[in-house]
Amino acid sequence: MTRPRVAVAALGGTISIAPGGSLEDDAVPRLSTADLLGELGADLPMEVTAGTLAGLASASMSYAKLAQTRQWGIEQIEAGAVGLVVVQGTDTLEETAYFFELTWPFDEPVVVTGAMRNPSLLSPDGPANLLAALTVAADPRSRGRGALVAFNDDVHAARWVRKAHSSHLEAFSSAPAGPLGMVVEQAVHYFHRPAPRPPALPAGQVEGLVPVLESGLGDSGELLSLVLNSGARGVVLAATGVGHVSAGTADVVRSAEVPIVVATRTGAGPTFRATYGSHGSESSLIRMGATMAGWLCPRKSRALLQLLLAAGVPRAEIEQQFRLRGDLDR
Ligand code: DAS
Repeated sequence: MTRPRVAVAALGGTISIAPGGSLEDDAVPRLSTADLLGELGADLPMEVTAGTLAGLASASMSYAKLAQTRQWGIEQIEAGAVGLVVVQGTDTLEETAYFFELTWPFDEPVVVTGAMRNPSLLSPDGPANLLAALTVAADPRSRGRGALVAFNDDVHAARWVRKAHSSHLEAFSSAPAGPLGMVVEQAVHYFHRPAPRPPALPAGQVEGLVPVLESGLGDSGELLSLVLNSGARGVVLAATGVGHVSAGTADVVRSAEVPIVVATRTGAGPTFRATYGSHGSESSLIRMGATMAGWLCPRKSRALLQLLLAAGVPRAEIEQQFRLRGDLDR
């Protein structure tokens, strides 16, 4: 019987620190994809094509590197691979997963993984996470589910997943939606059937400043003003509660000429549209032309806004895209 072929792109991170090395030391050799796969033994139920595309600490990941990885993955799928696994550092893993969720044009899954414990620590989790990611990528039940994260035996949807703990092995959470499934005895179990997905966006060249600014106590709007005056192409406000900012920040939003997206800084739950009416509340920001992020967190909102701006999407369509991808089916 022919084994399904999975492509694996390694980009660096804790999972690929060579034993005895550290990510802070750029001279330390990284483990290649072949090294990582070697730890899994010879009897894998899938064939693997390996590419070592970078050796980065994931805080230094760039859209250019992601675009290159996507292109490599597209070529692998077109040559017959049934899925793509991306191995990288956990710190920006959720952004990578969401980049693929937004731009991946195939039903074949992209599965992102990494590790919390490097290979020189006791019980490193990299090999188990990589095997789980391969299992998920090779399984036909993963088709049509977009970009996934396989970590600590859970399978998460890119839209929901975030790094929610800086050091635990169970560092990733999809609260409040919960994971899509689990890897059990080297098979993936999904809790629900795949849902229809919005069309893929172009993976255009991301340029210019699109910062996330967090609102909070004592926020006068001065920082937003500085950012807008320095030529930002758009701004995501990590707003308080259901999408509220100070009166001072609201004054600046009113005169902004670039898209302002309002997400909640709380870590779970949606922004509102029509409950509060004070200056700086969600309904007042909507009247000023701001776009509400719905259920998308500030980080995912930033990635979506960056890709929409890179695609040259006009402002009215930015609003529609956030409704399409940030709201839930009701
Ligand atoms: N936190 C490390 C990791 O999990 C570093 C990084 O993200 O590259 O891989």
